[in-house]
Amino acid sequence: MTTTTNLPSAAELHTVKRAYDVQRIRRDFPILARDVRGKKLVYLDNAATSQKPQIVLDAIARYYEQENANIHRGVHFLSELATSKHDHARQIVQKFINAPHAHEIVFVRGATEAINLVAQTYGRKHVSSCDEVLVTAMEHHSNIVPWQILCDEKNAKLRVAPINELGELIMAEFEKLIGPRTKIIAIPHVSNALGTVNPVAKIVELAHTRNIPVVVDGAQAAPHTKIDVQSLGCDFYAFSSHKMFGPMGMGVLYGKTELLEAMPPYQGGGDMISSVTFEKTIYNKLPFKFEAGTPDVAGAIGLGVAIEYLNAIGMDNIAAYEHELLAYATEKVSAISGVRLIGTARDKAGVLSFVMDNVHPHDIGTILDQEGIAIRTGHHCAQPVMQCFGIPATARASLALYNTKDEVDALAAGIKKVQEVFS
Ligand code: C6P
Repeated sequence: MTTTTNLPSAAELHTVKRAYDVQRIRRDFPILARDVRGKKLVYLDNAATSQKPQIVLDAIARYYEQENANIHRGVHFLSELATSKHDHARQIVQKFINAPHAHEIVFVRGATEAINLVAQTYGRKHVSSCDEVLVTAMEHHSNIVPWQILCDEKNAKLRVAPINELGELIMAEFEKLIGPRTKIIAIPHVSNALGTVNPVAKIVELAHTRNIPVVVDGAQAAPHTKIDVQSLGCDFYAFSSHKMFGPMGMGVLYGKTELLEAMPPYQGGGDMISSVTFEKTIYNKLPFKFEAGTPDVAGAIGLGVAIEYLNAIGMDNIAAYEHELLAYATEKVSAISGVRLIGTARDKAGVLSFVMDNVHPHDIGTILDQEGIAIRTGHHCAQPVMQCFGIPATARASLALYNTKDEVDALAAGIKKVQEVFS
């Protein structure tokens, strides 16, 4: 056995690369072939979590079957193998988001933990009484509650930049809310409830002229668009593996070296130290200072393979394909009378949130489920977004690289069926 990683073979990568062949891609995802409730599965709940290609499932199984050991702790063969695969996964993530250094990639449990980490370390150090943290009205709860906890503790204020009726950030209002007491700006790259793509680079520019760091919640961007943290200029970028075809319980926090270096650790324990006595502990170097305890080694390996899979198809190809699919879905669904789209930003990713006259979103979800169509209904962990639009919930279909126009047609037919049931 060698210490090479179990990535897609050159031949396999070549096959995917040739052209955007959605049927070929679908065959990589075994779950897409199954039936649910006697119907062919139409999986349109990708913003909640994506499905996993066989290559990722195989890498995880192989790790536990052939390679499992704890990392950074053993001189034996398996420990060295697991350590080298874990290190390699970090390098894959580094390249994927174009981070300058691998030590700027901190492995965490997901976007939620990444944002909590920043709030509890950078935030606790830099936010004081009467300071402000600025977020937007389109946040997922993961980019609200960690800042609320911080603001409560520090007697600081959470400011909220408003959105317009399309679900876009109102930039003039956003800028007005940046003041001398603003210590952190936290924004989503892509809204999970609306699909809005935010002008991250522009926001970072505004923030940096005032020396304010920007935390980007990239949970809904990472599976759909090319991410370049250097061209975005952001200080922190958070995302989850499970939404980008990797395993659950795994995620990434990117942070700029100088900020990570100056931050106190998040959790204490093994591996985050370089020496411990009862008098004094010296913390480990980056990124290990922020990775206390035994990490999810299989999770990191699985994420690395998922990224290599995305790279083989090409993020630009994926973005272009999904863009076309979203345009098709938008046309189809908005043409159905009695259906109103929630979130119609000019720059949008593959999320189609909608409400229907006289039908609760949960009923839409239940009837679609009988047709084998999986969507999410509810507030999508973004209750303030629902309040902005004066609704309790939406039905949300969210697209991924393996969805097809046929599936969009099935969604449209399902919505018409909902209308029949409630007419
Ligand atoms: N949104 C959805 O159905 P975690 O749970 O840590 O992997 O991701 C949290 C998170 C953070 N930010 C955004 C923009 C998100 O969309 C999510 C997760 C899922 O929309 C589950 S609530």
